[in-house]
Amino acid sequence: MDPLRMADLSPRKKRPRQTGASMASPSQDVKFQDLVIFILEKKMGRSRRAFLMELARSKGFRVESELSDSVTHIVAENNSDSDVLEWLQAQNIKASAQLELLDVCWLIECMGAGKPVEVTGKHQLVVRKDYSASANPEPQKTPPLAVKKISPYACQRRTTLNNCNHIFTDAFEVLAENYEFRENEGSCLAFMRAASVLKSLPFTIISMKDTENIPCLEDKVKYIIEEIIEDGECSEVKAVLNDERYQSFKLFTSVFGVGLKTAEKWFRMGFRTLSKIRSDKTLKFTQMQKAGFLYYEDLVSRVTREEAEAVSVLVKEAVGAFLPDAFVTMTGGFRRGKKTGHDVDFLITSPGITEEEDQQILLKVINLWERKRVDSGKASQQEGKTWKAIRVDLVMCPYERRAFALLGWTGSRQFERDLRRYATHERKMVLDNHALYDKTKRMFLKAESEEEIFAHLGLDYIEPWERNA
Ligand code: 8DG
Ligand code: CA
Ligand code: CA
Repeated sequence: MDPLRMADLSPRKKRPRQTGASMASPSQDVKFQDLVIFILEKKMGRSRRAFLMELARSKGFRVESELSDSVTHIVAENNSDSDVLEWLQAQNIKASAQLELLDVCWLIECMGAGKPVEVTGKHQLVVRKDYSASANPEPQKTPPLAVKKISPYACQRRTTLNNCNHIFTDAFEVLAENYEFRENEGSCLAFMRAASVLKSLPFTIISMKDTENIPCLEDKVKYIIEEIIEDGECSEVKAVLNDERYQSFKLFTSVFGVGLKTAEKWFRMGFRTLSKIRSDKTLKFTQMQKAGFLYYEDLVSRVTREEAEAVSVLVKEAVGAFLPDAFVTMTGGFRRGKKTGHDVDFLITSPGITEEEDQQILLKVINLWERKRVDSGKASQQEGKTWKAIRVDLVMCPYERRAFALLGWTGSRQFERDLRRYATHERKMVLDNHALYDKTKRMFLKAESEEEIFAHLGLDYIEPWERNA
C-alpha cells in the first residue's frame, strides 16, 4: 500500500463530474451574477482545479469550465501575469482591460468570506522580473522586486527544504534552544518565528535593507542578523555552544525519555556525562529512559528514508494482521520530504473503526512486536546485533477525523502552531488534531481532505513539502 494513499484518496473520491457537464452551471444557484470566473489548470493541476471549481460553485459563484468572452475573472496559481497572458495568446484570446488576472489567493479569500472580496494589489499575479535581461544580473543577491507581502503566519507561506538562509537560521535555532533550556518562552518563540520566516524566503539576506519588509523580526533578532552579515558569525551563538549548561542539557535530553525537568535535576546534582548518570546507583529511571540508555547509539543516529520505508512495511504488516482494511500513512517530517528524521510517524485509520477498538489495535501491534523482539533477542545472542532500534510514533484516529489528524501530524511544529494561531485570531475558529470548530457559526466543520480544511480556513492550500516552516 502506498503510504500516501489515504491522503490522495479523499479528494479523488470527491472529484466532481469533469468539464463538459459542468459548463452548464445551474443559474438558480448563482448568487453573484456580476462575475464569471475561469480557473486556469496550468501549474495548478486538474484535481485541485476541479476541487476549487466545485467549492466556488457551492458557494454561489459562477465558474465556467471553458474560457469565453463572458469570463470576467481568471484565477491562476504559480503563474505570473505574463504566463497567463502568454497562455491567453496561445488560445487566441485577447485580454480586455476589464479582465482580472488574479492569484488563487483571491478565490480562497472569497471562499472564506462566502462572497466576492474586493480585489487589491496582493491578489494581482506576480510580475516576473526578468533578471537575465537586466544590466546587472545578480538574482541571488537581491530580493525580487515583486515579492508578495510576506505573511507573519507560517501557514500562509510556502517553505520548502531549500533554505537560502542557513547561516542565520542555524544561529537562531541554537539561541532558541538555549532560551528553551532556560525556560524563557518569549525569546525562544521570537527566534523560532524568525528562523521560520527566513526559511521561506526565495533569496539570501545580504544586507539589512533586505530585512525591511520581513515580518517576525524583533530588534534582538535584527541585531544578530547584522552581526552575522558583518562578521560571518555570532558571538552569542559561540558563547552558547561553549556554555556548560547548554552542552549538558543538549546531552541529557538526547536520551529518549529525558525532558527539561530531568535534565535540570541531573545538571543541579553536578552530573556532566551520561556514563556517570548511567552507572549511578541512587538515580531512578523511567521505562522510557531505561530504553533510551540501552539503545542510545541507535536512537541518536538519524533515521534514513530507507529505514523509514522498511519500518513502514513492518507497521503495515502488523496493523494489517488485525485490521485488514486499514490505511497507514507516514506523516511527520518524512511526509514533508525530509531525507532523515529523529523518528518515524504513522497515522492509522480504518472505515468503521470505533474509539475503543483504536486503543486495542495499538496494544495488539505492540504485543506482536514485543513477542518478535524476545524471539529475535534469543536468536541474536549467538549472532550479534543485526538490527537497529528506531523510534516510531503510532497514532490512530476515527475515520471521519483522518484529515484533521493528517494535517496535525504532518507538521512542522511551527507550521501547526501558526495554523492554530491563524484559525483563532483571523477566523474565530478552533483547530486541533481532531476537529475544526467555527465559533461564529457555533458548529464543527467537516472535512474529508486537508484541502478542505485549508478552504474552511480561507487559506491557500500548502502542500506537505511546503510546510517545512
Ligand atoms: P523529525 O522527526 O524529522 O525530527 O521531525 P518531525 O517529524 O517534524 O517532528 P516530530 O516531533 O516527529 O513531530 C511530528 C508532528 O507531530 C509535529 O508537527 C507535531 C505533531 N505532534 C502532535 N502532538 C504531538 C505530541 O504529543 N508529541 C510530538 N512529539 N509531536 C506531536 O500533534
Ligand atoms: Ca518525526
Ligand atoms: Ca514524532
